Amino acid sequence: MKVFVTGATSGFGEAIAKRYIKEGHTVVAAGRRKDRLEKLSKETGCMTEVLDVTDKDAVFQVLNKHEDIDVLVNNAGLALGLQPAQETDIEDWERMVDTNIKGVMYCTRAALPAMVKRNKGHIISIGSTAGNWQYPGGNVYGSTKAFVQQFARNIRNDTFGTKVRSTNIEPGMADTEFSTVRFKGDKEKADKVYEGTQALTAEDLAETVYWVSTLPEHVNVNSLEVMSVYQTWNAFRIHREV
Ligand code: NDP
Ligand code: 8X3
Repeated sequence: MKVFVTGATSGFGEAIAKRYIKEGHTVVAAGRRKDRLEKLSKETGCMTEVLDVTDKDAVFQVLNKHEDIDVLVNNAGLALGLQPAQETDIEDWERMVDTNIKGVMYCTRAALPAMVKRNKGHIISIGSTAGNWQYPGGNVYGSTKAFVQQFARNIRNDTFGTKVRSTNIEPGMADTEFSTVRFKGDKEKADKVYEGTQALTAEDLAETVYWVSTLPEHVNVNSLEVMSVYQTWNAFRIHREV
């Protein structure tokens, strides 16, 4: 298979790239940090593309070079901040929308025509439990992931009658660079998120993505929520000082 992974310079994306390469598949690793892509390529022999998924023209240009991809993993994404909506930085919200929504839209739109034409292909998007379950400070991040879920499902209707597959993977807490990005480089604050517990690892997620894409070709996993056994839902909060 030929697999195109966005956001392959760290975390899930890097682990996903390595997982496919381990089985001898061809991987195109994409991301903004060129040095990391070069390192990954040296280590694994993968192809690389320096790509910012918010750059619409660049996305179409790059994906047009890879019309033979069998799997597109829409992984690039980020959360910024954990403040209540009324206190957030509007630029953070815009960046999340540009990356998590528009980036996924651009990549999907660019890759789909060739998949439909070849009657073959799988678009796997990385949503989040945050798209299913709201939490304080999740505001726009969770909403972008709810978009990703609906988008992945709607693609299934539009490709109806073809063998093109569409899946939304919804991970819970995972120990990657995600929280360091969310807290804008505050590593101490980021580490606290994973302190004293066992979060999902990037490799756990890579295994899930690999499994979903290697099921028999008539099997479409629509959505799959995956959490560490040490994470569950919480009760409704009730304000009692009324
Ligand atoms: P990381 O921060 O480790 O990785 C994020 C990746 O996204 C990086 O490779 C980064 O690469 C890339 N990226 C960010 N912005 C852009 C952009 N504009 N263009 C291209 N690439 C970009 O976090 P994770 O691996 O955890 O995150 C991967 C995905 O998983 C995200 O969509 C995230 O929302 C989702 N997720 C994460 C969870 C977690 O708890 N960790 C749980 C649920 C979902 P570069 O900076 O080089 O461009
Ligand atoms: C990342 C998981 O719970 O931090 O999508 O939003 S969470």
